[in-house]
Order: sequence, then structure tokens, then C-alpha cells
Amino acid sequence: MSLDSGEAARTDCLRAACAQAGLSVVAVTAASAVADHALYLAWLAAGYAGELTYLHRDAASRQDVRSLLPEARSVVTVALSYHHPFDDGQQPGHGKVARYARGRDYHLVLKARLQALVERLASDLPDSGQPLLSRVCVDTAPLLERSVAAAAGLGFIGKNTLLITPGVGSYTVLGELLLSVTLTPSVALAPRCGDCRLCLDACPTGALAAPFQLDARRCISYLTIENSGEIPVPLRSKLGDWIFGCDLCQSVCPYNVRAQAGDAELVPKAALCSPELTQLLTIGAAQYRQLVKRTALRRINRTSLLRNVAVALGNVGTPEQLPLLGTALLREPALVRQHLAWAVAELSLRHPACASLAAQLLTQALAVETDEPVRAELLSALERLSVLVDSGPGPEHRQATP
Ligand code: B12
Ligand code: SF4
Ligand code: SF4
Repeated sequence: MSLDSGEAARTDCLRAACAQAGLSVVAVTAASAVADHALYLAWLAAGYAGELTYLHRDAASRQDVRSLLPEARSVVTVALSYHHPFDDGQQPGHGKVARYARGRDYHLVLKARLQALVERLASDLPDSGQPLLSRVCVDTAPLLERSVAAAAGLGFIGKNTLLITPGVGSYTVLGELLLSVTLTPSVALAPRCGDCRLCLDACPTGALAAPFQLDARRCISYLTIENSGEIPVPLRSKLGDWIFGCDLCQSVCPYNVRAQAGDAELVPKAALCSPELTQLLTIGAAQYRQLVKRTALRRINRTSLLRNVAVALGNVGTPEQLPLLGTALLREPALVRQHLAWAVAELSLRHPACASLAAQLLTQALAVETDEPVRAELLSALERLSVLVDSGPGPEHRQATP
């Protein structure tokens, strides 16, 4: 039994305030040390974080939620669903953006709702005799959001490492409100994956190294969003048509089949549902800013997006799109040109009738290219095409840069 007679009244008040703030999936836990922190350190030690250096830097802060607000006594954890009806079949020449990023940026939506919740609590919460201190967290704070949410009973952690809320699913984004008052904690749920391993089998890159273990370096989400450099050649063909994030380990999960409908503020924008790839390849800087405005795509710049688009064109591009790849091969930043060279070869290996045009485009590009990594990629592309067409670069191209 709680020693604090006001706790139950505060918790009732919290639930009512959450409903009014548009937060219906809520659970509470005590602000304390995070039991999973040792698992997190083991994950870092295994090298699974790749170049996500901030995860190493902030590792100690994640040990206890009170490092974010020393006065915190409770954590209110919330989930918001973006599960809207989608037709996610593969369309030749088109790319896919992960579902969480197709609508309004969830950071903006969740932060605004949690802020509204703080304001409501400040006026409605029964007086505890102390000023109410609070902190809103959505994604970017050094907080193990899934572990804290699981401890609160907001859901359980699946083998794909996502937090799954029964009845709601895993197509959710998470946020937390740290509060300086005690509240009645909710009950944690036992894991419910059983013998299922659909997500592990569906992951095209083998990023789910084992149940509950994600090697970020192989995850398409990491490769297309967090990585600002080259996408390793052996993984490029496994990216398929994903140009920002990936949903495969969620789309196969039985807990998402009959999940309740997503939040109205997170409905997808038409332009981000199944974008035509060469339209993105020809997008200018101002149009790019407009496209990504107030969406989670703001996390990457135009060059990174075009790099991803190039890889997707290699995987699902059509012969009609090939000439535009050739034009972009002469115009775009080096990182994009490098991936376009790979894409031109891949596209024509899938459509051998395009091979001689492809060889011509690559040879033209090689004649003017000065960047060494791009030249290497152009030469490798011509080499791969040589099985279809006599396109071997002349000796003048193999040697010095022009
Ligand atoms: C870094 C990061 C990534 C990285 C690494 C992901 C990863 N699995 O670690 C990359 C870029 C790959 C990524 C991808 C995605 N992410 Co992300 N990401 C984060 C971030 C910022 C930190 C996660 C982290 O600390 N990872 C380190 C690992 C070790 O921690 P963890 O996955 O939380 O694992 C804990 C538990 O699994 C547990 N644990 C470990 N072993 C075991 C074993 C058992 C048996 C059990 C029960 C538990 C357990 O302990 C771990 C430590 O606390 C969080 C936000 C945050 N601050 O937490 C968002 C977050 C996890 N991402 C989110 C989303 C939406 C995605 C994507 C779906 C986006 C997309 N569609 O492309 C994918 C999903 C990929 C996947 N299968 O996880 C959401 C997840 C929501 C949810 N319902 O789970 C979060 C919470 C952001 C948010 N606020 O909504 N992400
Ligand atoms: S998001 Fe995609 S690449 Fe990453 S673990 Fe899931 S299925 Fe694999
Ligand atoms: S697909 Fe199966 S194993 Fe993977 S998270 Fe869902 S229920 Fe768990």
C-alpha cells in the first residue's frame, strides 16, 4: 500500500490530463536506476552502435533517469501510434520512406502534447506542498526510452528490439515526462514473442544479430539516416527501395496486424508515401527544404537523401530512368556520384538491354571525373558491365585523373 495518501489522487488526475492532452497510451514508473543499463553497456562494447558516438558519450547519464532531473520521482511514459493504412508493395522506379517519417515530425507533435500535459498538471494536480518540477523527453535525451517504457508496462520489448504495446502494436513513437511527484506505478508486462522469429528472418541485412540484439551498423535505418558517408557495397543491394529508414521487422510482426488506428496528427503526406525516384534525384535545394519541412526527414541533408535514392535506383530503377541517372552523374556531389555509378551498373545488369547506354554514360562521366573514390566506382561499374557489352575503359581512363 502506498504511504503517500495523495499518490492515488495525483495518478487519477494524471490519467484525466493525459486523455485531454491527446495521450491515450500511458504508463508510469518510479524515477530510478534503469535495470537494463548493463545490457546497454554490453551492446556498446560489442561495437553495435557503429558511428553513433553520442551513445558512448552519454552512456553514464542513461544509468538513472534522475541524471536528467535530480528531483524526479516519477516517469510518465507515452506512446503515439503512426499506424495508418498503407499500400507498401514495391513499385518499380519508386522509393519508400519509413512510416514514422511520412507525416509531421513526431518530435514536434509529442513535445507539444507533453508540454500541454505539463501545463494542465501544473493547474490540476492536487497540491503536494512543493513546486512541480518537470522535464519533457522525446528521443534525443540520454534516456533508454524503451527500457523505461517497458519497466512502466507501456508494452514489452520484442525480439526486433521495438517496444510493442498489445492492441496498439509497435508502429509507435515514445516520449516521457519526468515529474517531481510520486505517482502509482503501472504493472510491467512479461515479454510475449514466444517462439516467433518472423522479424529476425525478415531483416534483409542480418542486422538482428540475435533476438533483442540489433547491430546498428547493418540496419537500413542507420545506413540511410545516421550514416553520412558511403553505404558499404555488400549492403547496397539489400537496401531494396528504402530511401529513409526501414519497416520490415515491424511489417511482419503479428502484433501490428490488428493494431488500433494511428494518431490523426501523424497521417502520412502523399509526397512521402511512394516517391518517384528520379523526381527526387532532380530536386533542388529549395524544393528539398520544402519537402522535408516539419518532417523527420530533416535529420538528413539533400546529399544523404540523394545517395539513398541512387542506391534505390540501382535496386528498383527502370530503363526509362537511366538517362536521368547519367545527367546526375555529371552534376551531383561526389558522394552521390559514387553511388550513382554503382546504380547505373546495377540497373543495367537487371535490364541488359540498357547496357550499352549505361556503358556510354559511365564512360562520359569517367572522362571528366577528378574525384578518386568516384573514379574507382566508375571503373568498377564499367568492369561489371563488361560481361554484357565491350565497355572496358581504355588505358587512358585507367591511369591518371584528367
Ligand atoms: C540509436 C537509435 C536507433 C539506432 C539503433 C536502434 C537500436 N535498436 O538500438 C537505429 C538508427 C538503427 C534506429 C532504428 C530505428 N529506430 Co531508433 N532510436 C535510437 C535511440 C535514439 C536510442 C536507442 C538505444 O539506446 N539503443 C541501444 C539499445 C541497446 O537500446 P534499446 O534498443 O533501447 O535496447 C534496450 C532493450 O532492448 C533492453 N534489452 C537489451 N537486451 C535485451 C534482452 C531482452 C530479453 C530484453 C527483454 C530486453 C533487452 O536493454 C536495452 C538497453 O536499455 C532511441 C531513442 C532513445 N533515446 O531511446 C530511438 C528509438 C528506439 N527508435 C525508434 C524508431 C521508431 C526506430 C525505427 C523503427 C525507425 C525506422 N522505421 O527506420 C528503427 C527500428 C530499428 C529497430 N529494429 O530497432 C523509436 C522506437 C519506438 C518503439 N515503439 O520501440 C525510439 C524509441 C525513438 C522514439 N522516441 O520513438 N534507432
Ligand atoms: S529496420 Fe530493417 S534493417 Fe533494421 S533491423 Fe529492422 S528489418 Fe533489419
Ligand atoms: S515478429 Fe515475432 S519475434 Fe519479432 S517482435 Fe514480433 S512477435 Fe516478437
